[in-house]
Amino acid sequence: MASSFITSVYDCKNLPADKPFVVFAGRSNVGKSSAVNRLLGKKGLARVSKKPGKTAAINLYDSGEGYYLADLPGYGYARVSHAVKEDWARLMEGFFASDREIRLVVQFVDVRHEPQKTDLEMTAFLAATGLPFTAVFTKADKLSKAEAEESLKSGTKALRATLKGTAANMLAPVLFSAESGLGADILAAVIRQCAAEKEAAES
Ligand SMILES: Nc1nc2c(ncn2[C@@H]2O[C@H](COP(=O)(O)OP(=O)(O)OP(=O)(O)O)[C@@H](O)[C@H]2O)c(=O)[nH]1
Ligand SMILES: [Mg+2]
Repeated sequence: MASSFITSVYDCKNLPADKPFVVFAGRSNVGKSSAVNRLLGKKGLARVSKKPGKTAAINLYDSGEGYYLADLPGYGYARVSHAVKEDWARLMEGFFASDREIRLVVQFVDVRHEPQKTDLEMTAFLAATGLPFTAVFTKADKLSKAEAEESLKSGTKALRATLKGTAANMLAPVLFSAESGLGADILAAVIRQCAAEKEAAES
């Protein structure tokens, strides 16, 4: 079945409940929507923008493979108003506290920079949920292979340092580029495996 955009959700109670979710999280402008397009194989499916997002909506896609892909609004953009930040926190916390089945959270981090404070906070938050999650270091096309590998290592170390004393279930990190397609097969395989886990266990 083909992938498609479903809707923008502004209130958690409007999230569908008939299929499990794979969730994309990350700082504003990190490349979440570009990754949606790369993984679902459609260029214009998710709106990609040079300007950081101003609205707090979860953009919902049907993967066509039995799960929804939820593109969370980006965090960490300083110039967003206090009201938008509060909307964002309410929406995200509501989602994670809801009875919706989240099979995997993918946290996108810019491979060019050390994880920022908000990235570390997000990792700590995810670790505390006990949900399986993975860190995807994106925009790798902007660095040399050696630089990207080095940054993947130090970035992973920084994220892992936030896990202490939590129910962390952090899977292997992935080096990625929506631009070149680097790591796309690996990420697709991880997503597919996590999204399908229950079906496999039940059959
Ligand atoms: N070179 C390069 N540019 C990228 C990559 N991924 C995204 N970009 C660019 O980064 C900018 C932001 O990309 P988006 O996909 O809109 O980022 P986002 O995380 O969805 O941003 P918000 O929706 O604001 O949270 C755009 O100009 C993209 O073209 C990548 O892998 N490589
Ligand atoms: Mg986006």
